[in-house]
Amino acid sequence: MRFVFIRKKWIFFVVAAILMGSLYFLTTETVPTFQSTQTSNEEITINMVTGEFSTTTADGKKLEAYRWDPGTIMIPKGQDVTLKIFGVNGEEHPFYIEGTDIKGTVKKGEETVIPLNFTTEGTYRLICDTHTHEGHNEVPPMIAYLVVD
Ligand SMILES: [Cu+2]
Repeated sequence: MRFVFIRKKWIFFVVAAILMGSLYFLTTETVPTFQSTQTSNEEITINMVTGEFSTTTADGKKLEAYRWDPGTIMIPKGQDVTLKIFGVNGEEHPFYIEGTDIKGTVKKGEETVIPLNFTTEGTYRLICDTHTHEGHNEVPPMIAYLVVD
């Protein structure tokens, strides 16, 4: 008899769970799991670091390339964006953003905060003045791409 009692109790719980589950699905509106930040007016913060790739070739030559990471960022047009760049590799990276009067320096162990608001679409290059590698090194220059759309 006791066994039957436990089973009835179980059935009650199962039925209750099904009912509550159904109610949940009937009353809850679908919530998108991803909301595009491009439609919000809230300020966007983008974090970037300075990094370094280095290797030694088979013939013993050392290769080094400094990087902004991420190397490409998307920025909505007319949106307030705070770009925070933290210096990890490399002592100093004096930089400018092509086509703007924005410039500064990223130093190792420090965060450089750059407020941005682009009103014109396009791809803007964030260029490090030190690691241009022009004429004396085959590794690519230290450039990030700011895509304003
Ligand atoms: Cu640099």
